[in-house]
Amino acid sequence: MPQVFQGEWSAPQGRFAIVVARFNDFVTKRLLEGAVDTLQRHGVASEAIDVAWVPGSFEIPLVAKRLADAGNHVAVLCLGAVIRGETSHHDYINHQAAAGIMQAGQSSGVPVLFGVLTCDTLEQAINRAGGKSGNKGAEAALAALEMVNLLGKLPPDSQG
Ligand code: INI
Repeated sequence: MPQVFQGEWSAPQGRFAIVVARFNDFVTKRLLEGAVDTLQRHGVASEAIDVAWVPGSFEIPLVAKRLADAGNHVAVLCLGAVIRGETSHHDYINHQAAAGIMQAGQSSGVPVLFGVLTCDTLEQAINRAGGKSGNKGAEAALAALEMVNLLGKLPPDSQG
């Protein structure tokens, strides 16, 4: 019989970490609120949610990897807001943040979620931080719950 593996949005045992960038904090504070609120609504205790602030999205991967490698958290949510300026600076930040966040998850085996907005305009960012296009922090929280529960059902990886 084929097996279907799915993770629910219920609260697992264990602590969650959120790494959030201070750059554009009027947006990232809203992402953080969305993430914390969603975790709590699904049964995660506020005492089980740790938050680490970093200067900007470029610094997220280093801290996410440290937290994921330490093994004290079942998932690490990464929140930031990169908004296109007049230079290509944002491109470098976007790509490095995305690659580093993925790498932190793959090397640690702990789900590391990408909740970094990559927008052309401030309006787009605000829309995605609790405005008309939802809240990407909340989406990252749901993805974290799903991944933790899914991984709990899968066989352990070959690294043990
Ligand atoms: N950091 C962001 O999180 N979002 C941005 O839009 C942004 N821009 O546009 O410059 C940004 N820059 C800071 C960067 O993440 C680092 O903190 C900085 O380069 C120091 O390493």
